[in-house]
Amino acid sequence: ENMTPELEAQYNEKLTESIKAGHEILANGGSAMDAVEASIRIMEDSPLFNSGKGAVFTHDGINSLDASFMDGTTLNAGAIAGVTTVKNPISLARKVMTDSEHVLLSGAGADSFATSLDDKNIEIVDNKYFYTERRFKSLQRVLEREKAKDEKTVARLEIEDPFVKDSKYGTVGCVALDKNGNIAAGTSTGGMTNKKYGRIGDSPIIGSGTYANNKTCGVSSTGHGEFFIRAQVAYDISALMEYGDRTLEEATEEVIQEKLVDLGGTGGIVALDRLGNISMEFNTAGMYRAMMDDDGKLTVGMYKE
Ligand code: SD4
Repeated sequence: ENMTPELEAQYNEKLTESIKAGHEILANGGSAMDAVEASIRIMEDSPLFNSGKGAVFTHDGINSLDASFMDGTTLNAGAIAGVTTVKNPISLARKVMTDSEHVLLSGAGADSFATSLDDKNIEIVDNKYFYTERRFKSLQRVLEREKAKDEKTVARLEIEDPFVKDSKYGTVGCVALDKNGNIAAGTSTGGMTNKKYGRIGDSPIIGSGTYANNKTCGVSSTGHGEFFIRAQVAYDISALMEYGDRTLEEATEEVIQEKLVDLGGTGGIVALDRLGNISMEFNTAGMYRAMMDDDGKLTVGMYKE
């Protein structure tokens, strides 16, 4: 499927709705954490993104979700991996942070933690809720590609690499800075099409997919998770600012355009520092993104300027 102007308009509209919801919370004196959760929930409820409703399929034909959440004020964090029955994984990740003595819960245990909460914000759904034809077809294409081992057949079938195919429509993340100088960050994803053996990506890994520290910045990542874990992308950006005297701009550019590229990793980040500077660095052809400043000035787009 190609990006049509209609589809592009749908993405722009949903991103705008999401960022406006977060901005409104902040404008009314709400917390960065509330803004991040509200923005991400809107994207999770949309079939457009690879998170919540629109999550990609695993090799076994189910949807398995990862998410993480971090508070830059206390460095508290929560995350869940391989959840199959929770409508809004970002809210569950936040609950792991606030309502459990742990940071990262996985699989059936994480699903049962969700049930145990009995919270209206943590809706339990059947795994079938996450079915979308578009993502299911995408899995079928990838399975066909896997079967057709030689390159000629792959080319003839015109089956794109699953990551390249899905990366433009992927993982969702959000970072926010509130009036009290608190930074929060969160990330939510279905992972990668055709993931196997309980594979977990970078999105629920604090320091890779998500990081927030009021002293430096907040970061949320999207991309080929294996590389983001190896490069510790989100924490590395923060560390370069904390110990390496870099600006946010310098740190994100160094990590995404140099360190990650050297490893062969593709993807990008959204990041925001304690002064409100914003960076949305990526080394792919495009990355859907939006930002809004204090005055409510909105920027939304996919490609490089
Ligand atoms: C992962 N980083 O599980 C995620 C995938 C992603 O857009 O970002 N897709 O590796």
